[in-house]
Amino acid sequence: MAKFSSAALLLVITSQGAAFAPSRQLQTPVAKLHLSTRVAEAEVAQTKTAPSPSTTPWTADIPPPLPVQQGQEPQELSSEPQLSATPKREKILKEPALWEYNFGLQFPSIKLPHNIESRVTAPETYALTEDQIATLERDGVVHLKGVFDAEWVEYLRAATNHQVANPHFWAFAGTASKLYDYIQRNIWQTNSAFADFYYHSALGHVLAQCGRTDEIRISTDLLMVNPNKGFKWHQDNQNGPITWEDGIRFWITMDETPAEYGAPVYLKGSHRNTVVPEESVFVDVEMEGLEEYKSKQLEFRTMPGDMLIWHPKTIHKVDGPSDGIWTTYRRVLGGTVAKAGTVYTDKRGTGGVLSDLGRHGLESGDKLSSPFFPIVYPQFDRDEARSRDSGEVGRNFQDIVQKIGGLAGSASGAKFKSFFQVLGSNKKHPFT
Ligand SMILES: O=C(O)CCC(=O)C(=O)O
Repeated sequence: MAKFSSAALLLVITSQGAAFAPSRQLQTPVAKLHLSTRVAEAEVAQTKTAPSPSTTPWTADIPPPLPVQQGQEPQELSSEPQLSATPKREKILKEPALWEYNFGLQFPSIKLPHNIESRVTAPETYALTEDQIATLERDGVVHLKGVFDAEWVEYLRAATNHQVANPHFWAFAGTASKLYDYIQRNIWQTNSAFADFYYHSALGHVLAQCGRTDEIRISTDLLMVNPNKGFKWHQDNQNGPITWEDGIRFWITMDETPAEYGAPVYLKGSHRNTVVPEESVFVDVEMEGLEEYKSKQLEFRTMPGDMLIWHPKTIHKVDGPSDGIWTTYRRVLGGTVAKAGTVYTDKRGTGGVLSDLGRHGLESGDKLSSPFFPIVYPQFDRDEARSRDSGEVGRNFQDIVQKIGGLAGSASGAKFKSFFQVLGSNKKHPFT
């Protein structure tokens, strides 16, 4: 097993013991010192990227042109060679030090938009057109512009900035391995601001329409800040304990993606391919059977508040900056939701188990009805939300050992090994 694979596995496992201590943030004085620096950094970054809505709200990452001074003459260009120093590209977000990580639940107190009262106000709605839904069904992906307004974008940015300023130990594997500047799975379980986003925003309604279904549950999610090198062509197998057909992928951006990279690129219609094996993560687009898809690339320029929705089988890639350095933010909340009628599908024996590491007690064939997979459409459930708030919902050390540890001797060991080899190769794995 490659070096990173073992480390990642170990880290995922070791991160669980403390993760269940409810409602506690462990911070040494040293940690506090570092955290305050990071909070300051995040706040500075936020002011840079998020001006008040009365200015140009969504192109804010691009510096405005310098004002022309009255009476100022155009300057002549000197023919002398200029000693131009190319400014060094600095990462906007520094990697957390080991002692900066926190455990347990985190409650950033961020005011919900539109006077929403947490756990009281009904979720919002957002109507799609038939054409948008048909596009998703035909192409395997659809770009929905401006689903979330400036207030929601500010809310998500504040929640994300709080998270990166107070990194959680569950983010350790993906962040320390430099996959992302920050990445954390099942962010809604530890950070209450993201749970509230799911309970109260129109996300559930949007996805119910996309799936032509009357119930939506969150199967798994990911907070992804700045994919350093990006990911090669792949299909999604980290969808939680559900089948592909029961899942819908979602992606919400809080920032404008640069023109050249940062937003996923898709092979149009590739969700209908019949040649990529189910257990594959990375896809060789030159393989026989993909000819009709590989030349039809769909690229989207995404703006804050936009969503991308796709079928988990749709082949896609994400490019990062060529030097892996993000000088601005690309903050994305993504994941997979489950449609009505979804039953629990045990992914033990495959890499897919990594997105199902909670001790929920569900068995294969059970209805996916559990606070670990909270309902968000037509309406959140107060009891499920209470279970989440009490710290009952989360990863569990014993469960992880049982689910991952048993694999070594299982018939599927080889598959799992190849999964981890991908994880350790330079084609990084989507996602921790
Ligand atoms: O936007 C990203 O960083 C990754 C998106 C992606 O490829 C996925 O969610 O499967």
